Amino acid sequence: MAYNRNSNSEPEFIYVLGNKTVKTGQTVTLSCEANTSEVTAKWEKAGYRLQCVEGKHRVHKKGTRFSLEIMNAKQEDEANYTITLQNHSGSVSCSAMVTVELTDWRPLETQQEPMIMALKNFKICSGEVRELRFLLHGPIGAGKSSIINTLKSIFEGHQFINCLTGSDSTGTSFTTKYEKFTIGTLPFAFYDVMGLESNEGKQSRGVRIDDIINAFKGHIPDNYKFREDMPMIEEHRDYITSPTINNKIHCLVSVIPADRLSMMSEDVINKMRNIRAEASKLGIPQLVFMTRVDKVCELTSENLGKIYQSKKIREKITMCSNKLGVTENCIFPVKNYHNEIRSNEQLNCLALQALTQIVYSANDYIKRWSSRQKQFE
Ligand SMILES: Nc1nc2c(ncn2[C@@H]2O[C@H](COP(=O)(O)OP(=O)(O)OP(=O)(O)O)[C@@H](O)[C@H]2O)c(=O)[nH]1
Ligand SMILES: [Mg+2]
Repeated sequence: MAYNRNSNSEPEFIYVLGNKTVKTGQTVTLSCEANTSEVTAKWEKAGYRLQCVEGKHRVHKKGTRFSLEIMNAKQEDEANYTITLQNHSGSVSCSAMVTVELTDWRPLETQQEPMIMALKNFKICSGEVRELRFLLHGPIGAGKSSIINTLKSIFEGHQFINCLTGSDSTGTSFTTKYEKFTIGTLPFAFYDVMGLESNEGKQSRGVRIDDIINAFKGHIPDNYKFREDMPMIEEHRDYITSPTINNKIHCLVSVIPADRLSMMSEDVINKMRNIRAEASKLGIPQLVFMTRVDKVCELTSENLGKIYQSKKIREKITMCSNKLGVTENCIFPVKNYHNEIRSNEQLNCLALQALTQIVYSANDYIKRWSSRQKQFE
């Protein structure tokens, strides 16, 4: 809202226009009241005289009240609207913002219990496979460890804030081991690999691509400490020479921080693309978790239930899809627990939707593996 006066005897407002939010397709009315009806009113949209369109705009003046009705709200109606009242002595104007909410561009689950039950009752399609194994990869500080914390909070019933995560400000990666994390008694294993870093500078930093490929293929044992200067080699005493399906990775989860997407270096993006290409060669399904969504969108930060109405989140998903070369429907926005002290059902629902997707994708991979095994029997 802005309110400004030009001379001493000009008209005055009794109340001014207020900012409005409207859902797509609905009608919104902006109204104000002046101290006199002896004025002419001029409406502007984004600084230009409003071109009234039949069936879209309706301008009213009733005594001292002035209003503008905008019908069947569309994206292009989102703007700052200004009314200027003028009489022989001068003029006065005020403005307000009309925000048009998108209708949900993806269905949002609002109840966690059915998803929790489905995951608790989930059975892997092959008896030979003990657990579905997921590898989380992404830039340092992307929120890989936080995702595990968030899922643990949901299934283990208490908050795991900061028990695995690094600090927001550190420049180097915090996680260095090929450590397995489980969630309650679910048959899922998560491997949170040390963040990918840029090759700029003297030596390669962060987890090596050849080690990630070794992990995909099942050559890396639990608790192996990654070395930045050297990959795992066959001669290493802990190298798993004949891996079974239970040593391999069944789904790759790329973790991308929404707020740092545009600042990610070409080098890290190329590394991620290369890793994805290697996973594709091995037939490993791949999905993306887009974290830190609260950092890029106020609407989402205030009400996570509106995430699928957010234009900013949608833009970030499109950007992420272009940068990584993944289709948009494989990208799941999530918010992790980081400073919350209470459980939040909406936050849990987003994480559960994302978890459900990776579980089904990994299970499909096992199904394909299992049918290939049968062919050779
Ligand atoms: N606001 C917000 N902060 C988050 C979110 N997810 C993670 N963070 C914060 O981001 C920082 C980095 O998160 P981590 O989970 O340690 O990231 P990481 O990918 O495991 O990092 P490395 O192990 O160092 O590669 C921590 O301070 C988290 O609290 C989120 O969804 N929203
Ligand atoms: Mg970590």
